[in-house]
Amino acid sequence: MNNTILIVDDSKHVQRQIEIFLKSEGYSQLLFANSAYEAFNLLNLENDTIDLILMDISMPGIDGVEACQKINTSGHLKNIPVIMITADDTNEGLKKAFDAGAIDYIKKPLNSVELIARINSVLRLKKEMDERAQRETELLQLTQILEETNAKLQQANEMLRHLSRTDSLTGVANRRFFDEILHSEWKRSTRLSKPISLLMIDIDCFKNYNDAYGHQKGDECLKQVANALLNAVKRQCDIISRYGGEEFAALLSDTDEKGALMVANTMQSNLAAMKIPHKNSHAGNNVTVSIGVSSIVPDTTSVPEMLISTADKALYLAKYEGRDRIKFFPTMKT
Ligand code: GH3
Ligand code: MG
Ligand code: MG
Repeated sequence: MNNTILIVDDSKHVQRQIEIFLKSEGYSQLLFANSAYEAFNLLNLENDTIDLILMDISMPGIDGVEACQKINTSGHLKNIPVIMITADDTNEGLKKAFDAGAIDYIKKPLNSVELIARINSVLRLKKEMDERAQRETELLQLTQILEETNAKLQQANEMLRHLSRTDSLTGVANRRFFDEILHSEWKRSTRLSKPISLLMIDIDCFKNYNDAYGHQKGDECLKQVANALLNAVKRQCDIISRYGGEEFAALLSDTDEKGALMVANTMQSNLAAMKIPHKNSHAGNNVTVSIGVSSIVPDTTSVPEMLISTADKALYLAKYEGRDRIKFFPTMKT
């Protein structure tokens, strides 16, 4: 058997006797200590390999009860079971041994059958406890791995959700997400009878810009315009999206004509401050935008498409009148 047993007894005679009993049962890995002190030295060196301690209760110096207490209260040793060997089998003596943390006791004079039976049963118990502790550790590790995987999955999902809503060139919302938000905000505004405004923003003479500076510069310009627009809105629920090509849409909840025109003006002045040169524009020397604005307090008779088409008409008028300007039409209810 490959269990290691430590025998702690100040009597060489008892050590010898136990050795004979155990070896005849196949327990060959035995360690001996003449005192608790010696036992601690061995335990410090070999605590990983010792499966069981047989401890004499009465020894000079540190006695068995005190030694057992120490073992039982020390973190790295407390899982090693201790069987007390005692000549004192009065209730008081046994209580002391069990209070100190002994798992069992054997009376002197030693009886081979009893000794082996008790050792076998304690070792069986120890094995079961070790296996259970091992399973618990494995379960804990598995739980940790699962938690980590779950956190990573959530992160990945979050990232995917963000990507699926974002225009990859400019980083603003994409058209799909805009449509989603338009419908949900429309419902909310209808329920609360609050105004909602839409800005359709189109870069002026952008075809000429691409022709003059190349497509890559054109892409850079789109990013800059997107930033100018983003910097004009402050509220969490305001959404800027790339509506298509060089056209953006801004949806402003709980915002009326006055507020919407203020945002549109800020967008234009943000862009003007960037001074992005555009030598072939009909609207000036720098990149500009035209903005069509519309507002409505929606009710159950109106639909979001009415707001879009009115803002589009306002944008068309802004272009028609010479670009680089803002036009407003209220959305009429039918
Ligand atoms: P207007 O002032 O009337 O709006 O004139 P415009 O030239 O801006 O409008 P038009 O609709 O004639 O042309 C839009 C141009 O926008 C054509 C296309 O090359 C450019 N464009 C659309 N999407 C992108 C893009 O993702 N990157 C670049 N670089 N250019 C784009
Ligand atoms: Mg344009
Ligand atoms: Mg356009």
